Amino acid sequence: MVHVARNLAKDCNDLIGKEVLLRGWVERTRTHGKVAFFDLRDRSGIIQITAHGELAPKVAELSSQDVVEVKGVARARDEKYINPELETGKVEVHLERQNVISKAAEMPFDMGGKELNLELPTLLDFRSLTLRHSKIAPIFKIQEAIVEGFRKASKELGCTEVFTPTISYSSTEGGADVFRVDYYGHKAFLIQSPQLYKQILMPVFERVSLISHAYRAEPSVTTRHLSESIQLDCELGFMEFEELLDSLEFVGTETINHAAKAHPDILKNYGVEKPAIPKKIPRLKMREAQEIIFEITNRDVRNELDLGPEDEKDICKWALKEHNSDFVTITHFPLAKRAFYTHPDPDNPEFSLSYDLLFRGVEILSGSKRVDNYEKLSEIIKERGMNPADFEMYLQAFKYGIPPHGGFSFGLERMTMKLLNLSNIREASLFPRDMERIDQRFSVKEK
Ligand code: AMO
Repeated sequence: MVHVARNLAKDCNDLIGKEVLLRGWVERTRTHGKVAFFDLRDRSGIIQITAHGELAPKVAELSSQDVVEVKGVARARDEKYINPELETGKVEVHLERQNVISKAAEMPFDMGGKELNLELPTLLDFRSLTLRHSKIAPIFKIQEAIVEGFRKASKELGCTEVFTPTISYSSTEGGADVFRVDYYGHKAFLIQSPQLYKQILMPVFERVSLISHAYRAEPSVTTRHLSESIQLDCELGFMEFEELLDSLEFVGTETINHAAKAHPDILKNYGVEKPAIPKKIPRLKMREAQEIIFEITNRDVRNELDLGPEDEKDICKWALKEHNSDFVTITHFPLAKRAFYTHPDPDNPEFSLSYDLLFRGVEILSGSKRVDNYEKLSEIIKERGMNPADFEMYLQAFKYGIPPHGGFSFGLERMTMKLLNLSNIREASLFPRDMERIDQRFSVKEK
């Protein structure tokens, strides 16, 4: 391994009495008479730097987000100055020498507080800055752990992880919310989901998992929709409906549990409980869920063809109260409301062998058993006003022997949002895209 002289903030816990060399960002500075302090942030955390005597005025020259190199000695803090909130709260570094590597311009707002109290548009307008804040960056540590948990759980199911394209010849989910692309003068689409490819791979690997960007030209602004999102998908061959339900609940709960266990400190900082996961996740048909909603709220949604956001919240409250569960699986949505590849319920073909997984009031997953008969699938594509010729490669897979199969897809940002109880999905995306913005807000840029 290459020897690096640099020490990380959290290493200082084990380097008491030793000389250390740190590099990082100035978070906040403060002066108390002849002693000055600043907090230095690096990828491992934050550490207090203390400057005495003639070095103290040097600290006043530093400003928030300057990149600095610090030489000093790690010392145990006096008992009364221990900060239990910091991993390095029992140590500090007594400054010997500091050097500014990159000077930061004046901050547009206070970056030094524990919270970043900004309106969402400002939080996003200054994304390159706000992402650095120690309350914001950990959101994406949770996101990373969700992906880790998903990979681990889907591997346990025997999935091969695959990587599929995001430019497609056909629109994957139907509907109008598709972005068109000019592809060397040919028409093409950005995928609304990796659906078609994961199904095509059934005869190859039998079980696949994949992580893909997905694009939806969402025509409205909501707190749970992005124009570009990340989907975590599984597709599983030789599985019937009940097995699919078991699988999605296994992957869903393992994934969330893994992330919560990996970062209890982040959950604590966000003031959220660890997820309630009973042995058996409650399962309801959509019509049963609507019946319960009517019973508990007197809101009559029993004839609706789908669950709305309010319904999802209400049924999750019920699941928590009655089953001590943050999860609830809803099945058998009306066939007409689901994508063309969804298998009808043989007992009641108006409905379908489909499911959503709700977590803390929001749908985080949806999926279904699939139609797996070539002729039938071609028929459905026609019936839905699409052209089978646009699905040539997809249909080809069905022509040459495909197992019965089904699958599901999680929205990564929605899982992140709900695990940390964020109020808007945009906070759970590093660089969110929506109707109003690609990095910059159109309204500001186009003035
Ligand atoms: P669906 O369209 O329900 O199903 O998407 C699956 C999951 O992805 C997330 N999601 C979104 N997140 C943020 N912004 C959006 N615009 C957005 N759209 C979807 C949600 C949702 O539950 N191919 C099927 C899945 C399958 O059948 O396997 C599909 O895409 O969490």
